[in-house]
Amino acid sequence: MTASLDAFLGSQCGSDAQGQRLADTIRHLSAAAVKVRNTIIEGGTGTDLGGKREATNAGGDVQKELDVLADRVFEEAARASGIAFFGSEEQDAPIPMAAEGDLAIAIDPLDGSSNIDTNVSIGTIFSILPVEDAHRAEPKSVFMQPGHRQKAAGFFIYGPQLLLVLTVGNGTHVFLFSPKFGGFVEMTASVAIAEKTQEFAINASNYRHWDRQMRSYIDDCLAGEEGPREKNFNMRWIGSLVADCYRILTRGGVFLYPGDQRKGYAKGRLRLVYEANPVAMVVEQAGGSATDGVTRILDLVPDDLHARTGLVFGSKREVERVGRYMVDPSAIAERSPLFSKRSLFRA
Ligand code: AFP
Repeated sequence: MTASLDAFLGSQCGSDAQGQRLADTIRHLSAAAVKVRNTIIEGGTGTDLGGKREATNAGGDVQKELDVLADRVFEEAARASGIAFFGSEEQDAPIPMAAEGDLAIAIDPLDGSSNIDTNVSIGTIFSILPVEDAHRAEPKSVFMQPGHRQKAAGFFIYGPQLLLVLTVGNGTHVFLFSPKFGGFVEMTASVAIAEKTQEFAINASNYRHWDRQMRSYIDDCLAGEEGPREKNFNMRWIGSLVADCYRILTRGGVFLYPGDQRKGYAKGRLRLVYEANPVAMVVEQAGGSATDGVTRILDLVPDDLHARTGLVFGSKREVERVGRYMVDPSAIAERSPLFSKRSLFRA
């Protein structure tokens, strides 16, 4: 008997009142994702889904029709769930909802929207945080909690399949939307990311903007078995965080979006609260790691709902190695001339 999302939520979210509200919230988010999926596969509501509006969001990103439609659908789902505060990439400030609510949602309603016109997988990324009385006086503060306080996190992928990748703090699970079944069914009971990898994901066109340490790390991957890594690497870059993350969950790898020297990219492109934090919880619960290059993502304290951060995540051993490069590449033994393949010390 295939386990359904509903049965999973009933057994994994706890029987207390907040646990039941958490389960109900995820049910509402899942129903909203099916609405977005139906809009995408039916070619939208007569509008050009990828069409640019004249508006931009809080981060200055151009809003696409589907960005705004998805935001509305998920805002309605949050309101129906009794959520206290809704923080969205598409809206400048958090929206207060149920005055007595004890959960908040931070969300990127439609991530990867530059791919809408190219039929590449896109997604919705969400983070569910606890709300305490101290937060009610200052709504912004609820989204300045470090990511290790998340009660649940995950993302929907609108691709060949509609998938939900979810953690409620007890492993990472994958659910498939099955029109035949009429809901989400569990596809992977507990994801485990390979500790080591030979595959990296980075937008290599930004090479000249990276700092020396990041260039050294990528140079050594590109040097392959002739270089300090002594193995060949493959590269993938989809440009859609949910798609790159799901590939890494399924076959290992390391994703890197560092801060760089471009204007506005000192802290990278990705958002801490509604992109890096939920991805980090999903990845850690699958046995992987997620940092800003050096520091654990889930320990970072956001200074704003729309704060950006560098992001490195995936196979645990590789993320640790990136951290050593960020501190001091020359301290890495294999890179020292004394230990290079051509040295006297290596057969
Ligand atoms: P869009 O939502 O603007 O398409 O950005 C997608 C994204 O936030 C994330 O999904 C990708 O990993 C990353 O940006 C790609 O960034 P580059 O376009 O700079 O490679």
